[in-house]
Amino acid sequence: MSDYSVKSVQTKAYQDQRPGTSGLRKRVPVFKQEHYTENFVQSILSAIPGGPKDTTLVVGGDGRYYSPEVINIIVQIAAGNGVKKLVIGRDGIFSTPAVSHEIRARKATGGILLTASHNPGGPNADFGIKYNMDNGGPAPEAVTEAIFESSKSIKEYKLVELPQVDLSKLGESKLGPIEIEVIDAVKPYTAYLKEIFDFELIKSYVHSDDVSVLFDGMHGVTGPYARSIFVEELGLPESAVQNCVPSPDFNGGHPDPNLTYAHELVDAVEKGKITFGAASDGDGDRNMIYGAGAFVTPSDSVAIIADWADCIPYFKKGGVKGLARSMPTSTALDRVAKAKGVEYFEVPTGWKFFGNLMDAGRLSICGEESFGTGSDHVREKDGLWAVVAWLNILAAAEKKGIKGINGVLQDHYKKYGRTFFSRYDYEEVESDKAQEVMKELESAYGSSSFVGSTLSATSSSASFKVTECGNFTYTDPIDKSVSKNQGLYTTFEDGSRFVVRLSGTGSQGATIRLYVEKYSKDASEYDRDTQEGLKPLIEVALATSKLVEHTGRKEPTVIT
Ligand code: VG1
Ligand code: CO
Repeated sequence: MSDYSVKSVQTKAYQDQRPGTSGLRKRVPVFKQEHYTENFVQSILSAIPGGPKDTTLVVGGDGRYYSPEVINIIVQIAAGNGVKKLVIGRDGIFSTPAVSHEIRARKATGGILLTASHNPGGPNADFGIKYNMDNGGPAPEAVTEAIFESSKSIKEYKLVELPQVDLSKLGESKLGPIEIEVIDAVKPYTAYLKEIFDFELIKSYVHSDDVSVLFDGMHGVTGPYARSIFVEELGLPESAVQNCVPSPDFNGGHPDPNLTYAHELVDAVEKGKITFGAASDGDGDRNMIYGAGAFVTPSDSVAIIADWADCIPYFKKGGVKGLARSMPTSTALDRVAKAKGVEYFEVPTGWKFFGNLMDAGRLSICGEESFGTGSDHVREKDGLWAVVAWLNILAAAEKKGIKGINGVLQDHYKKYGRTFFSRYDYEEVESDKAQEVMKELESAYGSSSFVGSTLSATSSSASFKVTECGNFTYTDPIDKSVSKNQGLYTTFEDGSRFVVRLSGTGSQGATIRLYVEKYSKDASEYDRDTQEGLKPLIEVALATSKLVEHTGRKEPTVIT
């Protein structure tokens, strides 16, 4: 006889639980509303293809504020729904790519990830919940829509009242009807990276006299992983890692690895003339590569990794099957694909769109302009993977006489030309104002004379002839599902373009993202300042969308 009983709790449905680009992200007080988190967890379990009964789920996240409470809720509701086993990271800490790996390695049913990624954490900041499938990747739209549908009409959820799990204690236990295994979430991931990369080569490189390394965990989840990789495996000193203790509010910071928010890394790298610097975001799926005087844009990063893939054992063995980028990401990767004669794909923003291609064996390396780079070794973008990939490449490049990040960049530009890229974010714009910007562009696109017209910059004589425009629609080549309204693009005769879309990860108001890109094969331009070079294009984008008029925002919140 079991001494537990499943309780059905009557609830009232919320109408705002539609998962965005990467899960449901809201402020903590929203998640703390009565039944709010429970409803969403129940809706996830109800939407698992095949149902929740007898499943094994991996659970963990970036350790942000409110995570322990939510893990407790998940344990009870999972038990109420007949879930067989939960595999939880110690202290609830589990990087997003490591969860993806764990799901795959164990052949688990899926995973529940507790993170709002790079968004700040704390009592009044963001929390997030997302579901990943048995391939280790984010649930596709069909599943996130099923979760949303269920959340809108949910009447009750099931739970078993259970004592709190001690998340600090490793090992397996039975709690009422459910098995719980608390695991060290770092070791298996480090071991996996060691299979993928040439650690011996990297080790000799990072210990050479003129090479120094600094990794910044931004108080997110990657701290313990970075210590394991850089200090324990590669034998670097403690001083090679900073901000590597995870904190529930990221020490009050904004754990987003870009030039604005990772300034502590940038400052330290410049001050110490460090050859290789890198940072990752709250949940460990993003990365920034930055050496003294050398910043690698994410769009270039994925192109370079693809170009140098042969020096990475994982690709040397398995080959590079295909390449892909999200639509707003620069076309630098396309040029590498063409040179290598492999397939390449342009998908909507969000990692969930890469999964099908990988599962079908048609995609090996992919990336997004938003500091996301990865491969089919897991089904999430992977910050530390990208960082170690760069070290592997730098070590191999050194052997060919190409020195440091800047050497690799210049070598790449010489071979392929340079793609200048920048993104302007306008955060917390009123939703209707953001809609006006989108409508403005759509009405411009609606005019029959827009394609073929010439748009002029305001501060110079530069002008651009429109060759194409539209609202990006993607048809998944594998399951043929169609995703519409994925961003407005205007392409010009010289290959330049600008893209405008609304963010799907914000928790308050709307965020407008403006992406601009310009390609040059003129070597005298390669050292040009990105913002300077893109200025005419940005002026044209702002004038066409009337962004400043509609939003009153003269300057973006963040430029990357
Ligand atoms: C943003 C990025 C997108 C990324 C997503 C999740 O989405 O633009 O490229 O996949 O964040 O990344 P949006 O809809 O706000 O533009 V993460 O590290 O927040 O999981
Ligand atoms: Co992230």
